[in-house]
Amino acid sequence: MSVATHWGSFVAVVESGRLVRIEPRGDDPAPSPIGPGMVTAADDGARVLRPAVRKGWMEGLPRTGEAARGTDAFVEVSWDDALTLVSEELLRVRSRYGDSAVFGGSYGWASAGMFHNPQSQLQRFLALGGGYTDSRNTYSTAALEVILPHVIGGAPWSYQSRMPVWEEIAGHCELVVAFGGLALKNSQINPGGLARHQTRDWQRKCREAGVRFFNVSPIRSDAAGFLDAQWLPVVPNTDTALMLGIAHTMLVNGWHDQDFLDRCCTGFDRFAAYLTGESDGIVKDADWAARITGISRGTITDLARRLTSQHSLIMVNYAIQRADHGEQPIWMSVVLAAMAGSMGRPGGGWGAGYATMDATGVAPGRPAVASVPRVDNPVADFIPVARIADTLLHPGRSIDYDGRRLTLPELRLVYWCGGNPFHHHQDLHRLTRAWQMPDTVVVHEAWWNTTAKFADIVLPVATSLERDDFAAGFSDPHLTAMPKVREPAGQARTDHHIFAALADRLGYEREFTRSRTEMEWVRHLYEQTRAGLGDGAALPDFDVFWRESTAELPVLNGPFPGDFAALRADPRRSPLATPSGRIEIFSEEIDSFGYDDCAGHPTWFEPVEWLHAEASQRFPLHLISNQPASRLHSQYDNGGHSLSSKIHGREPVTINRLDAAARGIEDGMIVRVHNDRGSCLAGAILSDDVMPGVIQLSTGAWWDPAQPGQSGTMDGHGNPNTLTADRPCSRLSQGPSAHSALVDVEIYSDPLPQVRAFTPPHLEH
Ligand SMILES: Nc1nc2c(c(=O)[nH]1)N[C@H]1C(S)=C(S)[C@@H](COP(=O)(O)OP(=O)(O)OC[C@H]3O[C@@H](n4cnc5c(=O)[nH]c(N)nc54)[C@H](O)[C@@H]3O)O[C@H]1N2
Ligand SMILES: Nc1nc2c(c(=O)[nH]1)N[C@H]1C(S)=C(S)[C@@H](COP(=O)(O)OP(=O)(O)OC[C@H]3O[C@@H](n4cnc5c(=O)[nH]c(N)nc54)[C@H](O)[C@@H]3O)O[C@H]1N2
Ligand SMILES: [Mo]
Repeated sequence: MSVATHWGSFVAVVESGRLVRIEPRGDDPAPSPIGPGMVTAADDGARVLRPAVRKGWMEGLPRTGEAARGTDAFVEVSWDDALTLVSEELLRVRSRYGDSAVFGGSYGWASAGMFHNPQSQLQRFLALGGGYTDSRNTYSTAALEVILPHVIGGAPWSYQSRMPVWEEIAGHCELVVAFGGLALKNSQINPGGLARHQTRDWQRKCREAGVRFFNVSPIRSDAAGFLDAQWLPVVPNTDTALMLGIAHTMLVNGWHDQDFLDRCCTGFDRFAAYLTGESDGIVKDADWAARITGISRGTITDLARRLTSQHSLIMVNYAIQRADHGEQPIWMSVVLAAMAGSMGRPGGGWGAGYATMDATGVAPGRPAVASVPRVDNPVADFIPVARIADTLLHPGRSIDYDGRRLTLPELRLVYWCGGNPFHHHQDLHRLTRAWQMPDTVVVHEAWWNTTAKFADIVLPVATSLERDDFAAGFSDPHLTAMPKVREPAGQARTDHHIFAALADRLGYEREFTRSRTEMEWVRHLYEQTRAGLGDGAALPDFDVFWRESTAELPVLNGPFPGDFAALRADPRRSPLATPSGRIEIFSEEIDSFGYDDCAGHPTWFEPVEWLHAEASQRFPLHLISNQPASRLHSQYDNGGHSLSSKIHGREPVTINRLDAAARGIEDGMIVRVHNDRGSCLAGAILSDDVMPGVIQLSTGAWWDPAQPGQSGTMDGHGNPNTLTADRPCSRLSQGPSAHSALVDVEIYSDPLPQVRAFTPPHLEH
């Protein structure tokens, strides 16, 4: 039977009704090892088996501000009682505080599957019941999503189909400069699933075709060895300064593409005055950039020369914008590409997110696949996704967001489903304090992870292996059937089943389910997809698809609206969807917002926390909390593959040998990583692949704090968000800035605390 996950498609081996193995599919050239490790987690001790209610909540203790969430015991109850509690609490909160008091933003990656998408199910359920406060943008790319429409126009994600695909890069490009690298660990993933991992082979083809790579990153292994990339270990968060130094060098030597800037861009003159220092007295030359970035003047000059004399492509990843002023490196990278001369030429110019997800750069697009029908949300309130703790702590406060003023709503009931805020949010002790504010937190989870332990009502949910569905990954033309390969653990139910039962109590079950069974929905969405295909394209009917497990949609080729080749050919006939119709090097609109942390053109702003900040005297190491190679975020941290990567049960932290030697740290030792926000344990790996002054601790170890909420209390498992700052990128995007955090590391010599991350809370019956 086929299995589809965000980390690829697999085959489930089922013997006498029992799932015994998950194996790679024969036709996947680079299957992810995360898949096989799912089997042991399916029945581990961390599964939520029955609905459970937090004891203090049940007893109606004072609910606001008291730090019981996260430390309390739970009482297991029947489904009937649990559904009554949730439906009555929804009614109470809605009637007392209004519909905007219900938070349904519920950010998170959930699982593959077009029908059983928990956020779609939750939001359909909440919208039919009166509405909810939503969240906007993503933790992945909030800064990019807000800045790019100002600069190149179009929908936030439209760049994905407007940038070169690997085939064009291999065919035409001579030079790739990758800011943040292009790590294959990340291309294991594709949102919604994928049939075949292709990024590794495409990168190989590019190298074989002679493309030269530069990996601009604090970490050498962000480029695969076979790329022979030149490593430029840049001081974290200084990419904008590096790009400005390159741009200045191009400008003063007259190497830049003046014709493209004149015809297809607007505002270069004002930006040039910033580069030369005419507008602010600071010359952004190579020497200036070298002092900030640690990249030598010679290298900067060399890059400026190569980028303009060769067919070049500037790549940016997503991590560089999950940082203080994260809008700037994205904006500046577009400007640098426009100056370099390859914008709009095949395989050249600019692109984002290569290798952050497998399908990016593999195929430009595919037809839409039907999903759970959205219901208009009667509530207009939303928050920028990463402002959840601010909202809980400061209802009524107003904040800036992309030229608007938003008033943070008062949230009384938080409903989370398909995400793990106690993994993904920054400064988890602050989140813990904020999390005590609402009256009620409802969570659907399959495992007792940190978010489940911090809830009031936990409803056990079936995993993607325990229900029928089909997968259609982002930009991937392959559809994969997802038949149930095992029965739900304990009393777990699907999210849809839970919402249907709640809707029944609330009087709108038929509107919610449209009187379809789950399998009828799956069939319906597939058939709708089939019917939506234009002439000439065809999918087999549902029964054939279900039997054969896969089907293929056509690949769509451009040109797509906003295409840079069309812009270069004739900017008047093919304008971009920006106010000027051109690439906005200067944005009158952003300038008019008057923000002190996002000006009218790309600007170097010093991050609050970076290696040249004053705070680095106390905390001299820059923490890179990148995506884990061994799992997807926090998912399957309890799976076999992630568990095998731990050191004495703790998350590995990679430290440069010099920094380790200065602290007496040896390979395999347990260390304490700390700053004023918190501390955690991790297992040391010494390496020269991480530049001195930087440590790398991936995200996703289930948070295991000794005393949640109290700063300084230690997480024994190694979740970096105990250390990161909950500080918005800027007033423009309000995005998360996880990659701007300073820390220090020391040997931990006290007795090791037990890892309780995978142990359920105390459960009473
Ligand atoms: N420090 C730091 N923090 C970061 C980042 C970083 O780089 N550094 N990266 C950020 C980024 S890019 C992202 S995208 C976020 C990711 O943050 P999340 O998307 O919140 O992380 P996941 O671990 O994928 O959480 C998904 C949760 O949904 C549950 N789940 C899966 N399927 C289902 C289902 O069908 N129903 C229900 N009810 N639950 C389900 C899983 O068990 C899991 O607990 O993290 C962000 N946080
Ligand atoms: N295996 C695996 N793959 C994943 C995910 C996962 O959880 N696991 N998550 C997926 C998701 S949701 C997303 S959004 C993408 C994220 O894709 P990215 O954001 O691109 O991925 P990261 O691993 O966070 O960061 C990649 C590298 O950027 C470098 N970097 C960090 N800060 C800086 C900086 O200031 N300057 C420069 N030049 N480099 C810097 C780090 O060395 C880091 O290894 O990955 C996806 N792929
Ligand atoms: Mo992400």
